[in-house]
This record gives sequence, C-alpha cells and structure tokens, in this order.
Amino acid sequence: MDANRNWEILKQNDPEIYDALIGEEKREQKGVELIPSENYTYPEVYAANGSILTNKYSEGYPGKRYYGGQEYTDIVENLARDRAKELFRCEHANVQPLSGSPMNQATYFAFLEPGDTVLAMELSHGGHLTHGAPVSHMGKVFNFVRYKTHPDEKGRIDFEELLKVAKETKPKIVMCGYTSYPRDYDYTDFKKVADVVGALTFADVAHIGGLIAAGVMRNPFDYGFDVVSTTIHKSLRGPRAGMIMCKKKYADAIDKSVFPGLQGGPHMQTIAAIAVALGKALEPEFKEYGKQVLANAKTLAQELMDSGVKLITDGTDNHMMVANTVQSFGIDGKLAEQTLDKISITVNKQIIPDDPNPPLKPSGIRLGTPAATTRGMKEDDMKKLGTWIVEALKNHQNESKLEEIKKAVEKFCLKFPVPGI
Ligand code: DSN
Repeated sequence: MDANRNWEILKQNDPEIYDALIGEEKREQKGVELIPSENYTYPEVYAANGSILTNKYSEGYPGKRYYGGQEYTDIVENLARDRAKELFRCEHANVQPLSGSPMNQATYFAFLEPGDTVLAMELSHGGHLTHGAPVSHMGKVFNFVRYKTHPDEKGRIDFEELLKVAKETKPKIVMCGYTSYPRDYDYTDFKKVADVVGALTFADVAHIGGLIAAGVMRNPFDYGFDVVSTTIHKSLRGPRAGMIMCKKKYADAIDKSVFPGLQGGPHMQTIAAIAVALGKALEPEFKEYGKQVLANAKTLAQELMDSGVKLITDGTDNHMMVANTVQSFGIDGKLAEQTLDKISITVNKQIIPDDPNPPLKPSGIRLGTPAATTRGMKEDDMKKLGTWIVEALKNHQNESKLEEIKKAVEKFCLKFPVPGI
C-alpha cells in the first residue's frame, strides 16, 4: 500500500500543505515521539480515514439513521462496535465520539443533571481536564470533588479517605482514569466505594486502552465497572477518536447522549479507521506489542532513575513516566521539552502533583513508550534513549553538545521506519 498515493494531487494543487506534510513526515522519521499519548498509526488506518466515507452523513445508529444511503456505513459501524465488544469483553460500544473530551462529556450528560457530584482525580495528580478541572466546561456544569494520590507511597490512592469523602459528598459517579499517572488502578477499591454510596463506576482509560486490549493491564469491566471510555489514537494505535463502552442497561442512555445529545453526524471515515485499528488489536501480535510497551517503559524508567532522575511515584506500572526536571536538573519542564526537541526526542512539559509552577512552565516532563515500541524499539534502545535524554538535559546550555547528541539520535531513529512512510 502506498500511503502517499494522494499526496501527488496535493503537490500539484496545494503545495503549501504538501510541503508541511512532507516536513512533518521527515520530523517523525528522523526523531522519536516519547509523548505517552501519541503513536504511529497503521497504513490501513490512513487509507480508511482518508476514504470516500468522508462524503457521508449518517446521523443515528446502524438500522436507525436519519438519512438514506446507509448500507455500507451500517456495515462499517457494526464492525467497529462488534470488534470493540470482543476486545474489551463489554456488552455495548458507542464508536461515534469525535475524541476524548466529547466521549467524557457525553458520559456525564448520560447520567447527571447540572450540579450533580462526581468523584474524580485531581489534574496535577494525573487526572484529565474533563475530570473537573475548573478551566474545563465540565468543571462549571457539574460538581467535581477531586481526590489526590499519596505523596510518599508510590502514588497510592487512600481509599479510606475516598470512602469518607464519598459518604460526605454523595457522588452520582465515582470516576477513575488519568493522563499523567504512572501506576495501575485496583478497580475493586473504586467499586467498593461506589457501591457504598450507590454511585455508577466510570473508568476513563484513554491512555491505556491499548494495553487493556492487549491483556497486559487490568480491564475495569472484569471488576464490574459500569462505563469505560477510551481514545483510539493513543496505545490503541488507531485514528484520532474516542469510544464509550458500557453495560447493556446503560446503552440507550449513552447512545442518546452522544447523538443527538452532544454530536451531529458521526465521522464515518474515522469509524472505518477505528474498525481497522480494533481489528489489528484483535490479532495475536498486538499482545506482544502491549508487553513490549510495558517492558520498554520499565527499562526507560530504570535507566532514568539509575542516572539520578526523580520520577513521580518512583517508577511506572504502565507505559508512561513523569520526571521532576526541577529537582533532577534544575530546569523547568518547558526548558527540558525545548532541549529535547533540539535532539529530536519529543516529550511534553508536565505539571507534577501540587506543582508550585504554572502549566506552561511546570516542574516536569512526561515520557512514554507506545510510539517508540511501534517503531520496533526494544529494551536496549530505551537505555540509549535514556542516556541521551540525561546527557542533553545536563548539558542544556551547551549547543555543540546538543548538536552532537542530535546527530546520534537521528542516525539511530532512521533505523526504525515509521509505518506508512
Ligand atoms: N492530550 C492528551 C494527553 O496527552 O494525555 C489527553 O488530553
């Protein structure tokens, strides 16, 4: 398959966009993405996502649409839903959310009235903006009571305290999920808290959806969770999109909340690409991929810690780690991100628990291994990346040293092709 097939038309007719795409292609190939929420998708996903389905309006659901001409869109959406159900062992899947934030918004509105209470994780401790951060619309509509991780005990959540808070605040939803928490959850504890106060259980597994699908991290449905949301473009390696899975008894509420509650016409080309990615995740190789993502994360975390880097929670159980760059190198996360950009290693600046610094100049960076693993990198490669990262951050003022490391990084990365390029 030639993923660039349609680019010739762009080259002829829109050279400015063509040049930007070529630039991005080169950037992705010569460096490496260590942002834990990013990945390199499959050539088949590019094909489906850039397909003729872009032309079609399909409001509604398979068999119940508001427009004619749905014989092929119904096939596509049913395949995506069935593959999601098989992969996550769930009773119902809605594959229409356009991305992560809308999937969570639709979930809240399926079960809550404005002002209702949700128990969710504090942003700086690893939660997401849509888990009630005051700057998000969700934080204005609902009453989020936000819990924190324990500062000294490897990120443990104090469930006795959580139960006390739940009894006081009577949430309708007990929520767990994260974007910068390097540990796994024991879903049993969240379920116990929710059961005591009669709340629904909702896990946002946006980051680790692929690792759950691969069977290498716990699946909230195995612990009786009611609703689980995930993005498709992170560890699942699919197109940019979200999906909501739930018990059958909540299917109607979720479906109505996504459409017509929040969204209009679904992006059928993306739903075709979701089906493709979920099909890939059902293949045995995906299990190996998941195992390697975790093994790579453990190795990179150990390499960094052995070099004296302070990691939040002192390690990782998943695909990501958060490093305190102020404590480790005396530089904020913004400067650390810019320094690593100079050596073609892409990470993102990151707030750390109760960060005294602002989000655009926080105290840390976040790193993860899903994308590097897709390129075929293994444990020894993680050790090399770890060494270059530490060397660069220690020498952030030495431009010639950074140039030297960049050359080594780019030579190394070119040995690992980006799928579809
Ligand atoms: N932007 C995603 C992430 O990087 O984790 C979540 O919003």
